[in-house]
Amino acid sequence: HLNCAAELLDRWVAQGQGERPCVMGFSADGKHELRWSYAQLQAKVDAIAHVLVQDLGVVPGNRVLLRGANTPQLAACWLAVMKVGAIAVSTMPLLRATELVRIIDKAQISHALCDSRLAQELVLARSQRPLLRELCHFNSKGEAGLEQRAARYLGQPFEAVRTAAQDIALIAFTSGTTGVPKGTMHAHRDVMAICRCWPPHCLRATAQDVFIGSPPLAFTFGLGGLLLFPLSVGASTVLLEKTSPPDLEAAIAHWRATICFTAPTSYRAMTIEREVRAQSAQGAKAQPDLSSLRKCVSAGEALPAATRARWKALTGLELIDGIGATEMLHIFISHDEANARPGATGKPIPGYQACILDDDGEPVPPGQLGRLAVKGPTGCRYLADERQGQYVIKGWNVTGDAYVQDPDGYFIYQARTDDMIISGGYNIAGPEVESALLLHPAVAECGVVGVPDDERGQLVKAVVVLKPGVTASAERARELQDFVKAAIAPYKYPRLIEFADSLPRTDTGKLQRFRLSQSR
Ligand code: 3UK
Repeated sequence: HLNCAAELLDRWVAQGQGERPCVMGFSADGKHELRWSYAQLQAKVDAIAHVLVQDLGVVPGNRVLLRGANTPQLAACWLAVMKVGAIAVSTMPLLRATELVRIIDKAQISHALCDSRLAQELVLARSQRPLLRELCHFNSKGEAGLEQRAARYLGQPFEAVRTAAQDIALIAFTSGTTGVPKGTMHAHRDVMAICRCWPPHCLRATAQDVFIGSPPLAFTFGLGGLLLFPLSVGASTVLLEKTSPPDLEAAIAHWRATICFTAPTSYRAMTIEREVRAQSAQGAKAQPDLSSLRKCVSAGEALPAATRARWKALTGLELIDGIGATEMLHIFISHDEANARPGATGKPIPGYQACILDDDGEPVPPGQLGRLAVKGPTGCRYLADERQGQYVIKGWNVTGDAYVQDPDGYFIYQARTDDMIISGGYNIAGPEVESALLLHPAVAECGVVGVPDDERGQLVKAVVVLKPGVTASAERARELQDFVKAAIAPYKYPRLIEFADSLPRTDTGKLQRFRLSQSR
């Protein structure tokens, strides 16, 4: 029985499988490839663990902040934090000093490991917070750098601290855009539980698989998909700093990746890149080769049917959708390729239960709109936050998502409960209107929100990004409106349409709807 997340790595070496490829990526200067075997990664993790304990004075239970883009070295740091029995607090690379200060205060951070290329904001944060005692940089030239210190311990095994299954392994912060960020605590047993629940049923990866994708390790979607799940089956993983859609496509081809994790918007963008290239003779020849892919996972936002259909037409692969949440650590409703249903997220994965509740907390029958509630081996434990009682109600985790269940038990996403549009007395889910718009061949991306209106309460407004080469006009807007009226109930059509070059998104790939409803 595994009681420490670091055993996900160590057990392969103990079983004589240390020579297997484990983590890959590019060096900090981008000039050469890194390919570390399980044994090489373990040697680095052990050396970093010695630095944490002997040089930096980390004791079990200390909270260690991690800051860096996805790289093999960041993965080594995360595993070293597990191995010394400390708590990993991974942070998004784009965070500024003020946001880092809030996390330092909230999580009582005493130590930090930071990529030297992202040092500035953390150094600034630390100058205001003596609580953060020790800050050590990796990818740095100085003698006090992490690699330079670790070199002194190379070859000295580190015996993992004997953590208990219920000891906290990580604190993940939600990407809350307003207010104080919420830290969610997850134990070592939660880390093990997510490796046991979703991957064997929906992904079925093998040791031969090569994982790749865009979500940061600071986002639990990325931590699971790009580190924990590959380690749990003895596979290898590619950790990339650059993950724009063309970068991701090129990397899939370069590393012959077999399993991809990214957000719906990224699958859409890769599809469009390829459509555009296919239109020129030269571009068609330069298409990155995606034929190594065998499984593609989508999460973070609802997956529109059109995105699923176009990815399938392009690659022959059925996307695997899954809804997860930082509060739940990973995915809890999903499906495998054989059970994909366009427009539905799927069914609760083995180990989890889900139901849909009305405003009084009573379950609703199939077909009726309500709030999604889930329970399973993982669950929400906010770090000192009065909002705990709003998320966990009578043992159920209430996610804040509006869902309906179809007669076959599939869960169909509607919208975030706070994002439901109420117009002329009708409840309208923005994502449903977005899915309809995305079926139109001229639409690349869109976001649908409610804007205040004296007469109807709210008006449905769509912000539309057109495909390259398509021009915006009043006629085009009318054409899209008619298209939506023909595709779904006509009262849902966007009475307002705005064209834009891009949509505001978070670094986890989510549309920032509140920014679309503000007048632009
Ligand atoms: C939304 C989805 C429809 C939904 C996450 C996989 O996204 C993750 O965590 P966050 O805390 O956000 C949670 C919220 O995002 N959402 C996520 N996936 C889907 N909506 N379909 C989906 N497939 O509103 C949810 O409440 O950032 C996703 C694994 C780990 C994660 N942390």
